[in-house]
Formats: sequence, structure tokens, C-alpha cells
Amino acid sequence: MDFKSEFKRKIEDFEKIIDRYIPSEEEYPNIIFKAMRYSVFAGGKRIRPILLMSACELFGGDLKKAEPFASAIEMIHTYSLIHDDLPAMDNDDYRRGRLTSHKVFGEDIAILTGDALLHHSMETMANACLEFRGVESIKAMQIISNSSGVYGMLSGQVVDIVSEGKEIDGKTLEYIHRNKTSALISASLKAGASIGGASDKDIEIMGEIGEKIGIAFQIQDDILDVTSTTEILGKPVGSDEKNNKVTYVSMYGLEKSKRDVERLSNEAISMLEVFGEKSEFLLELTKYLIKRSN
Ligand code: GRG
Repeated sequence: MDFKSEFKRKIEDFEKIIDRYIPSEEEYPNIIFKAMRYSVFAGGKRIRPILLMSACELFGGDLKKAEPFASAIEMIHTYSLIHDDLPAMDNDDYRRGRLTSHKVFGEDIAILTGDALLHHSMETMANACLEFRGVESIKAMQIISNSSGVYGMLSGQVVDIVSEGKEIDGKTLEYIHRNKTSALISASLKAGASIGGASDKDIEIMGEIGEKIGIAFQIQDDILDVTSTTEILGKPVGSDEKNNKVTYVSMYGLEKSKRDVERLSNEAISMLEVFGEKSEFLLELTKYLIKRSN
């Protein structure tokens, strides 16, 4: 398989899909739809929706049923980036190679844009549940809403914020990574598996694979924050240091961080191999995520 062209094709396909789920800028009040579209269509690697659709494919599911959930998870991810960049949080000026939402639309509209994307994601999933009826869709919605809220991403962000400028231990750092980053990545694989008709046991296994990929992804993000450039990342480097945040690299050093990314990714790959040839794309994606430069 030519992974690069397959990945590029999946990104292009997904962008056409999500375009159908976000209202047009022509709708009133135009500014909110314009701001939603500005951040959603600013680029981004589309990892979470592609993980979700690939997991659905792995279990032989109907991709049409996965589309609204893949779009919803990208809306949630984009909302979290908009809010994370706000002056009250990380106060960053660039994201995905563009000025951040609050820099373009003002802080008030940026807050509302994050809220709008979150609400719209829930409406998109609820509509899909009504259309498809099956318990697989309801379960996917439950997985995604659970992992993005107080039992996942949101609480990871809370502990991250209250830990700023403080000495934290390894357990707290792990809590932050597991919830802030890994929860949504793991949910992508679980929700995709559910829509694909996987058994409860396989959904659990996909969740464990997602946790490993998610933690490795965050450690790689911490590595890139000190080794990459703003041009390549499309967001400021050194942002963690600026915000007095303890990262995997500042706690364990660069060498151990690189080793752990490799170890976790290899563990995820071994678990994926059990599914045979069908998991080839997910396997290649996992390898790409550890070698990524942005
Ligand atoms: C505001 C509730 C709330 C949560 C914010 C996800 C998050 C929590 C903040 C984003 C900042 C950050 C660095 C989070 C760690 C996860 C991470 C590496 C996000 C970036 O994801 P990518 O690399 O981004 O997939 P693109 O732009 O490619 O989609």
C-alpha cells in the first residue's frame, strides 16, 4: 500500500464529508458559521476522523454510518483547540498555520465558536442516531461524549491548567495525557469499531490500542515542541515552557521520551497485527504518527 497517497485521499474525502455537516456561511448569523468554518477548514491532520472511519472499515462496517460521527469528533477536537488557544488558557496566536480564532474574530466570538462546534457535534450525532436507529450508533455517541467531557478531555485540560507553574509527579502528568489527548484518540477507534459492528471485547481492545497511540502521540507532541519549528508545526514552538508546563520531555528527558514513543507504538502495532491484513492502514498510520514532523 502507498500509505502517503492513501492518507492524502482519506483526508480529502473527509474534508468533503465534514463540509456537508457544517452550515454555510450564508446562514444568519453569518459570523458564527464563518468562524466555525475558518477553524475547521484551516487544515489539520484529521487523525481522529480517519482513525474512526478506519476502525469502522476494519470491522466491515458501512462507512456512510461513520461519516457523521467522524465529523462530530473533528468538530469536538477543533472546539478544544479554539478554547485552548484563548488568552485565558494558552494564549497562542497561531494554530494550523493560521491566526487563531480569537485573533481574527475576537475573544467573544471565539468562545462562542468553540461552544457552537461542541453543540453542533452533539446534534450531528443525535441526528445520525435517529436516522440509523441501531444501538451501535448510540454507543458511538456515548463513547465520544463521555471521552470529551468530564470523564476525559475536559478534565485532562482542567488538571493541566491547575498544574501550571507547579511541580507535578509522573502520575499527574499521566492523568493529563491520558485524558487531554489520549481519551479522544481512543474514543475514535472505539466509536468506529462500534459503528462497524465489533463485539464489546473488540471495542475494548480498540480502546486499549487507542490509549497507547494517544499517549505516544502526546509524547511526540512534547518532543516536537522542543525540536521542531513554528513553520513546520503551524503553531508556536516552546509553548509548553512559555506556559510553565511540565511535559514528558521536561520530566523524563528527550532520549527516554523517544524510546517510550517507540515502545508504545510498537505495542499498539502488535495489538493491531492480530486483526490481520485488514489492519494494514491503521498499522501504517500508527507508524506515521511516531515519525510525524507536525
Ligand atoms: C478546551 C476542554 C478543552 C480542552 C482542550 C485538546 C486540548 C484540550 C487542547 C489542545 C492543545 C493540545 C496541545 C492538546 C494535546 C493534544 C494535541 C496534540 C492536539 C493537537 O492535535 P493534532 O496534532 O492537531 O491532531 P491538528 O491541527 O493536526 O488537528
